[in-house]
Amino acid sequence: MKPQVKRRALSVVAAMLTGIFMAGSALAADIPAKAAVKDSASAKLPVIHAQLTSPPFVPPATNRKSPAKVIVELEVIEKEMAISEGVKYMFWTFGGSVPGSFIRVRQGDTVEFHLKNHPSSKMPHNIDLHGVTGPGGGAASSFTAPGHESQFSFKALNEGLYVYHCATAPVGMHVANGMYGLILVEPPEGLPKVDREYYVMQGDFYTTGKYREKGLQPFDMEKAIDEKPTYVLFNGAEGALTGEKALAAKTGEKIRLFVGNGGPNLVSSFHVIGAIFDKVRFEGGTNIQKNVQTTLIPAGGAAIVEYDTKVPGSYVLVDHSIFRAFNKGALAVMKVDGAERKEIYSGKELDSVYLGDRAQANLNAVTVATNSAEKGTLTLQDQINAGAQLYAGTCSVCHQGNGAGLPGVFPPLAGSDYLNADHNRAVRAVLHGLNGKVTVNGKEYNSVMPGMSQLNDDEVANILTYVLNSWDNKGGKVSADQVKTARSKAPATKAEAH
Ligand code: HEC
Ligand SMILES: [Cu+2]
Repeated sequence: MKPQVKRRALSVVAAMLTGIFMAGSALAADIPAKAAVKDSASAKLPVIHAQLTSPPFVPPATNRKSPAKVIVELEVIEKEMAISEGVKYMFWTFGGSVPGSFIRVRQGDTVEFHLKNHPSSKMPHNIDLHGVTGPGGGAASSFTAPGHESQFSFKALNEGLYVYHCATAPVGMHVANGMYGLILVEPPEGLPKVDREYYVMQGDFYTTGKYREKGLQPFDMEKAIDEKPTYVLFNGAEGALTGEKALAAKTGEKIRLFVGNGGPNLVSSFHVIGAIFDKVRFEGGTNIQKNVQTTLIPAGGAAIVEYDTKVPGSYVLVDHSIFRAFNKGALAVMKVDGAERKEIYSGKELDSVYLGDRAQANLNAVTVATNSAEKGTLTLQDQINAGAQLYAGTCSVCHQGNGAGLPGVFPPLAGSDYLNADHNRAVRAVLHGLNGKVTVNGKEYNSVMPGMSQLNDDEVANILTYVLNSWDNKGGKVSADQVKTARSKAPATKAEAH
């Protein structure tokens, strides 16, 4: 086991050095080509500074009838950001966001690209734009050490929606850390007018800790090589596009989503729950497919999807490889406001069906509890607040939002003698599941509760602390350490019940 890990680490270093060396030597060879583009094409073109946007926003249409020389300035910034509530990650970004800044040009434009690498960076970086015709897509000409800037030019020959990404060795690691984004090359006549455009990009992430394990999580090369992501995310963080940050729209609008997939590994089955895509420019190309439910977006690929918002409510964007949506974070929301349309859809809005704990306006209480746990100042109230938000997504489907359960099917957690009698038994029920006969408040239940070992120690502790301090229960507190101990023990059994 150990030697293999070592060998991998070594080969990573070797690959990194080769990458630096190769990129360095290619830089010199590339200069004549760069000069040629500049001289012939861009001499008398009007000069425009590209307006870049952070996700989920998209720059306005170019609205031009003729080509221009477009100057793009993009800065690489390595920075720590939240990847989930209470979980931090050192992202490497193009422009300070994941995905990187959106670039919008017109077919026929000559793009003068300036790539800066912030002085605080630890790594060299470069950029490979899939919209570039030429070796490496710009990678060799843009290799940039920390505190430096490089420049190259290319002509946007083909229209389409293209991915760009860092291609510095180890390439997979740079991409896995968030180094990708989209560049739209509009057709000469522009894209048809719509009411709203948004920028959404999927990526898979690999951390040494498990899903939602708190604290600063390092990148895990082994998991990345094995293609076993801890997170699959839209726009670089769980909750980047939910709650208060959900995409906004009104009924009766035409929506256009520029959807990319940075990978590094996974292919996306992109779907919007409750919407049908009227049009998809699949693979970011020119052909249009109509009436699509789910569109496939390859790693390093993109699609433009369009639909009309007819019925108000929350529309959930997912990767329909569905465990990724509900257990790895690949879930975003578009909130459509407007009058009901009963002739199209009679039901009322029920967020929690598909949203789980994301139905909460935000999960900030989880971050608060994590921060105070790190400082050693975790209070009972912190735990209760965090637990309340998580309960909604994990337990309420069966035990109900008010803890009352369902007669004969799900036992109550409210005023439950079974729960209050033995907290450790309750911990084991959550971790390992519970089945066989149990008696709660004098009533017998003989059903199955599935184990939820995917929850972290702090999550189980906070949920149960919330439950113990709600709905006529007797109070008390469950600690993360208590859960850690219980994890290694045998399941709760009916034999323990009375
Ligand atoms: C899929 C439905 C389901 C979910 C989700 C679920 N439970 Fe249960 N739970 C059950 C059932 C069914 C039983 C009774 C099992 C039996 O009959 O052996 C039970 C029993 C219990 C008990 C012991 C009996 C009692 O009422 O005190 C506790 C405590 C409990 N669940 C807590 C939780 C907590 C906390 C969560 C969320 C982390 C949760 N459950 C999620 C179905 C569920
Ligand atoms: Cu990089």
